[in-house]
Amino acid sequence: MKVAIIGAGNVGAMVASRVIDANLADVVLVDVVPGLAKGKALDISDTKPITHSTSHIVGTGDFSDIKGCEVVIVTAGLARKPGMSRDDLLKKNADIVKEVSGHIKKHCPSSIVIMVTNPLDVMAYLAMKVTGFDPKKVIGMAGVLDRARFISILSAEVKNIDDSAFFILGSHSDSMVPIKGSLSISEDMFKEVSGATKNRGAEIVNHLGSGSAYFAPSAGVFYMLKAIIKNEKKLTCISAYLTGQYGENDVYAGVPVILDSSGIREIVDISMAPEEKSLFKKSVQEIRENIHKLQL
Ligand code: TXD
Repeated sequence: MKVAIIGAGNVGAMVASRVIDANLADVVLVDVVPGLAKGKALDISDTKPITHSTSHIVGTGDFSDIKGCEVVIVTAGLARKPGMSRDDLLKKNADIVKEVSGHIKKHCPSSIVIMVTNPLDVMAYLAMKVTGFDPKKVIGMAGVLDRARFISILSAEVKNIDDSAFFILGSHSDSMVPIKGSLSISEDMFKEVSGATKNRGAEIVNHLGSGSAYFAPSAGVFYMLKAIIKNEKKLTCISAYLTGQYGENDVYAGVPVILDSSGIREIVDISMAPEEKSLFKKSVQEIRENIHKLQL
């Protein structure tokens, strides 16, 4: 199995490193900055005698090298700077994702695409439209990360919480909707942790000064990639194209799905409290408005 990673920046290179470390697949790492992908690929390759990985990695600036890749991960774009919202990135990253999606359509016409670039749900929609691929094969990574952040923050307060049925739905933005469901914590604590989770990305950006989070984001991408490559049929939250599910149509949003080697096996319906339903609707509306700004 060969996987392409477009964008050899923080997230892309870290995903590449995780994939090679775990011996999960061969990697083609691509970037427009001359030498960047090649240099990082050589560095990652030099870890193989230490980790005993037999997976192969190449770095390139030539998109035709992604030919034959069965999964394409898109991390190309700008990352948030302090004070910048994910939506500020909309127009700049749309141009990049449009161009990259054209290359994917041409060189990997039957691949599964995992979108990472922000604003995530809008970019997943754009990639689906430009490639013309089956929407079940164009998916976005955000819910895995947002959920992990919530649980990470919560675990500092409470131990042994059963979080197996906990999901965060809607947009990968401040309007994300954590679903309390079976979490046995107080309403106050739920609100506090939800707020901290929404702010986590910006909190990290502010500490770093330049660039945004990439350790947990790359772990989220790796989790989805492994579910696809190993046909794990994992119940997980991703950004998916909705065709009537959750009362929404022709839009991408974070929802629980079963992920397997075909991409989305099915979108899973979970129950929401009336207040959560209306927050979800608002969150999806925000995504839809941003999609309209692209005038596709
Ligand atoms: O949960 C999530 N989905 C996210 C999303 C979590 C973390 C980061 N998130 C977003 O991913 C972030 O807001 C950005 O939009 C992307 C990539 O984040 P990263 O931190 O990796 O950004 P970098 O380090 O700036 O890397 C981006 C690379 C950089 O090397 C550029 O030269 C390259 O993308 N780039 C391109 N590569 C190929 N082709 C084109 N056209 C191109 N344009 C830029």
